[in-house]
Amino acid sequence: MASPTKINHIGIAVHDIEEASKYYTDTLGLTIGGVEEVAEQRVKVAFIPVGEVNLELLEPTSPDSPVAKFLEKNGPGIHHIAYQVSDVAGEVNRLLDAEVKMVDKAPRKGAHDCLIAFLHPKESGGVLTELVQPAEHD
Ligand code: CMX
Repeated sequence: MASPTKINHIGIAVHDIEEASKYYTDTLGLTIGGVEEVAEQRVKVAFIPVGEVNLELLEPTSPDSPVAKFLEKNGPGIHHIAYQVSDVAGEVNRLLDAEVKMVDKAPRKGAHDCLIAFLHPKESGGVLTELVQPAEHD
């Protein structure tokens, strides 16, 4: 088993990235690193670097986005924690072999061309967990 090497990002669900960003920029003095659409996840994301970790603001792009459902139920707030790993496919296989409940049974493409996979929140005491393998070029 290869342990995660760091927290890559913390996902925060928001209704509107532009509106929500003001708190991070104007109040906390942080800088938006970039905004990107992740079509497969039906979200628009804004990365805000804070030292080694990023905050990832998540705005749904469709009513059937998992983030739209989360917002409807909980309102804006922390949505997931993403742990960086070097081999996401290997970790997914290891977790499936250990009968851990996974949302993704194979890696998918996330923001910045990362490979990502989600564990089910029922596995982790209600905290949605993402595994992230950065793209080679990052
Ligand atoms: N954190 C903690 N619990 C969560 C959760 C979250 N982010 N999202 C859903 N849940 C819980 C719900 O509260 C619910 O719990 P109860 O059964 O106790 O009520 C349970 O999970 C099922 O939730 P649901 O609202 O019925 O939604 P679904 O089962 O349809 O979907 C999930 C839940 C986790 C499978 C779905 O949100 C998913 O596939 N998530 C992974 C993908 C994702 O979130 N993508 C967006 C981010 C993309 C990115 O970072 O690039």
